[in-house]
Amino acid sequence: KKHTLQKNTKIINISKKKPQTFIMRTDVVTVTPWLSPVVWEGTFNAELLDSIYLQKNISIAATVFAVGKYTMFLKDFLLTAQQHFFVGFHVHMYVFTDRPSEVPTVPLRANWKLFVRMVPNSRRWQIISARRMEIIQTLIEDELMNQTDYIFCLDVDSRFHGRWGSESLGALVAVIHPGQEFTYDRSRFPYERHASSSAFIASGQGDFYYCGGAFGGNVQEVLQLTTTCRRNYEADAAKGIEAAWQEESHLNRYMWINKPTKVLSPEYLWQDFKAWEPEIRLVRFSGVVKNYAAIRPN
Ligand code: UD2
Repeated sequence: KKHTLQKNTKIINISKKKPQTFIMRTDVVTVTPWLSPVVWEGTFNAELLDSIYLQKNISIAATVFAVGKYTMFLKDFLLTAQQHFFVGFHVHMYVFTDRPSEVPTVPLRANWKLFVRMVPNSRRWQIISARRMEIIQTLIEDELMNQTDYIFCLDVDSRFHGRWGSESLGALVAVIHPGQEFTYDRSRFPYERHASSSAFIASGQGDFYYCGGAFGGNVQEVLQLTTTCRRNYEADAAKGIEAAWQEESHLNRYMWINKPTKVLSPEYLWQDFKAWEPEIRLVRFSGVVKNYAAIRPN
């Protein structure tokens, strides 16, 4: 039977090179055991991916929280995001803060919108960090569902250094933590180890250690993730339990059970105080060095 193209199909023929059949990267894992891609520099064609996703006219929401003194990180975060984060796409950036007057005015690219939303402060940084799940859940339910395609949730004490674009899109997207994966066996990962917590992962279980500072996916999947992590965090709190790394522990448990459909390498959240490992060809987004004692409420 002869296969014919649909009348209006556009053939995307940007790439001058044939896709490689055998070798892309040999020094890193580029696919998980459950067959999700692991994204590293050198494994994708950015121009080709952009041409596919630009045709779909998608929109991307991003959330960033700047509570208390963390507003000091907003300027660099927003300025560098303009240079590197989904350039050419519709981006809606949601800034959650208790100090709206400290949100800097930065010139926005075409197709960018910035929304500033009030959130309460808290006596404990752990609660500020963990409560993000609840607030993102509410944002999706009230505003983003059926309006926005994808969402990424990012730590504010960070800067972009390189492209973060359409290669990162997927239904459920997690980022491998830069601090754990290069050195530790999973028995040493800082998962929540108490069976009484709903974030529990036993020794010998778990896949990667993912970071709480960056995750995303389509709005439906991220709604599931945030709803579950919030529910589990609150169920623990009712029993007087707080997981080892707050919502990051709950996120790790969620991602272990609901495997991410795309995994981003630590290029997508490095830490400025760490030297680059040989496998890191490009740092795209990185946590700045901060003085915890000076900026946290406690
Ligand atoms: C790690 C995670 C973070 C979170 C935390 C555990 C990375 C790189 N970071 O970072 O995402 O999972 O462990 O709870 O994976 N914030 C404020 N004001 C505050 C305190 C926090 O706005 O006073 C917000 C801010 O957006 C910040 C985020 O919460 O980026 C996480 O807090 P953090 O950066 O102090 O946590 P950290 O470095 O331990």
